[in-house]
Amino acid sequence: HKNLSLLSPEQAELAKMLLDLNQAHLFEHWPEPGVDDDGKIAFFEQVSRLNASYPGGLASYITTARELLADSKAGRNPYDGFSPSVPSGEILTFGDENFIQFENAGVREARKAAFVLVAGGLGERLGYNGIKVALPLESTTGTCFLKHYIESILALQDASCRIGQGEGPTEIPLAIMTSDDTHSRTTKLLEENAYFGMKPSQVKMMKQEKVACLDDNDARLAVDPNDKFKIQTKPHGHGDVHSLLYSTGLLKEWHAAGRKWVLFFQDTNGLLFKAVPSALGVSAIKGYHVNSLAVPRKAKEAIGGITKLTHKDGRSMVINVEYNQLDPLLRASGYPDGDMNNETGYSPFPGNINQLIFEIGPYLEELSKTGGSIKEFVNPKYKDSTKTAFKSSTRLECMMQDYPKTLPPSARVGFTVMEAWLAYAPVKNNPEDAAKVPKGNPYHSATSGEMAIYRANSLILREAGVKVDEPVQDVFNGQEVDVWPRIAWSPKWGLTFSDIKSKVNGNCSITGRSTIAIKGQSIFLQNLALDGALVIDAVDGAEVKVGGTVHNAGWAIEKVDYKDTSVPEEVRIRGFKIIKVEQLEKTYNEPGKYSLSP
Ligand code: UGB
Repeated sequence: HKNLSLLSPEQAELAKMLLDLNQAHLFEHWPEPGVDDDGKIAFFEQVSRLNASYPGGLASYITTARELLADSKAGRNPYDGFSPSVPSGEILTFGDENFIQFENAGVREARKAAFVLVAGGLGERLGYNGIKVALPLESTTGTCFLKHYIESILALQDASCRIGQGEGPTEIPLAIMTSDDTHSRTTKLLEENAYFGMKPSQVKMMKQEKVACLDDNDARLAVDPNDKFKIQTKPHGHGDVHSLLYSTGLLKEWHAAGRKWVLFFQDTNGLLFKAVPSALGVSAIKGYHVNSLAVPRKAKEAIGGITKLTHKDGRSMVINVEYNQLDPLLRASGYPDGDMNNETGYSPFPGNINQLIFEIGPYLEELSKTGGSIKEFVNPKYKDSTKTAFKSSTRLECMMQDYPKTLPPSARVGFTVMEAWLAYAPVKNNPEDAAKVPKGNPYHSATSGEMAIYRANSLILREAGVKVDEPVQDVFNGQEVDVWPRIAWSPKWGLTFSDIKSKVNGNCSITGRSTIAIKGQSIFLQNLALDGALVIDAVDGAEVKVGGTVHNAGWAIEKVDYKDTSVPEEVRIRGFKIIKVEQLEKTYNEPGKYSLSP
């Protein structure tokens, strides 16, 4: 009260609110007016930010926190009353007629889409010090995730506009959710690289704020141990993306501009865009309000399982159940062995890869009611079994895939299962943890992420008629992987299967030790026999036919140990580097027709 005179009317209002919310401890150690006044003002600036960035403000945050903490203390199960069963969804097989139809439909719809990349996480599990979107997805071309994502969206935009001339929007926007941990580095990466070819106005940055930490079951806010005028904060989770799309007005803007779809994706999945066109086609053809992309999932694998939950009272929903909750839920509901692989070798619950496609109309309507707030959870680490004190402060968290939890049963919620080799290879785990992953489960490391790109590209070219050698097995950073020929292409060369098929003709073959990097749009492989390394680039308008025998010493893979600090971190974490011994490299800078036939 002594300090009240320092405060503006708004700040005084916030102070009163905090006192009403039983947060008097925050002011307990405040000195007399005249001492540390700047700190006190800074405190209220922070409180004002925390209040404004949470739907319903701090009062709502604290009320929800008390409820969730009481539930947690009582050991109440959030899935109480629900029984799990295997849901049914669309299952796609790469390259078949059905898949091609969905891809074509997806490309047609794409110009009415908007993309949202959630990139606010630092990826503690990966133990990489930079931002994850700056990591190369493969080291043959060194393309980073962000460049690949943007080039994929641009390729989709071009393809979509070519089909549906004159209909609707012609630019696909990209929103990127960052946090204080990633914002400046992500912006810098974009600016230093001319937005990787996208118009700067096409990219919208949205920064998520952290939320207040909680010290006890009464949701008393935690004071930062290093600054008594600061409330300690921690990340709230990727679920913030919904309230940000709403509060920034972006979703409204997209809807008003005639956009129909919003596609959410994560920071390090180099395969994702191979699945985007067909999955968007499924949304369009099936009329899904919510479509989650999924892959077959090994039991107990660290990705959420898509589950149908039916309540005793008749309600039901199709929702992601996080991996740490699925097994106990099954055990409590008549499956004594919990999450187990069935005769297919996989869990019957498909794995959520957090690539979500929402129809904008119903999504915006729902957010107009909720403001984008998502069902939260709390995960306190208790000091002892009395559950009265925490080992360290906790906070509420939320996940973007929990959005359907508040939808009415009439909402059309579906999912699309793709083969994992085609759709999912995230880079999440550090080498040490990856090496400990049970045999047969995916490593989700930088090593496996890169090898997955070569495998997928090899399998796709095989399907298109190229003879590609079998992979060889090798071990990098303690992980046994299949090493396929290093095949890489830019998104504008091969976006959909039909696209790729049309660029491969005659009898082509690629040996196991080979490398090929295709960078231009109109490069056609025709009777090419490759045994070595080949790099071709061509400007738009240059049409190049590549054929004949290419034979050279090629590029070799050299092992690197992750503990070897003389090697850059992004190389060390994958456990190998590429040694460029000899290659045939051609660049076509002028439009025209060319033929390369060594
Ligand atoms: N992210 C943010 O943008 N902000 C945040 O506050 C936190 C994260 P993780 P996680 O696909 O394998 C998710 O940490 O949480 C971004 C699903 O919940 O990589 O372990 C972050 O930058 C799970 O169901 O993932 O697990 C990144 O892009 C499963 O599908 C993204 O959110 C799993 O992903 C994911 O963050 C998976």
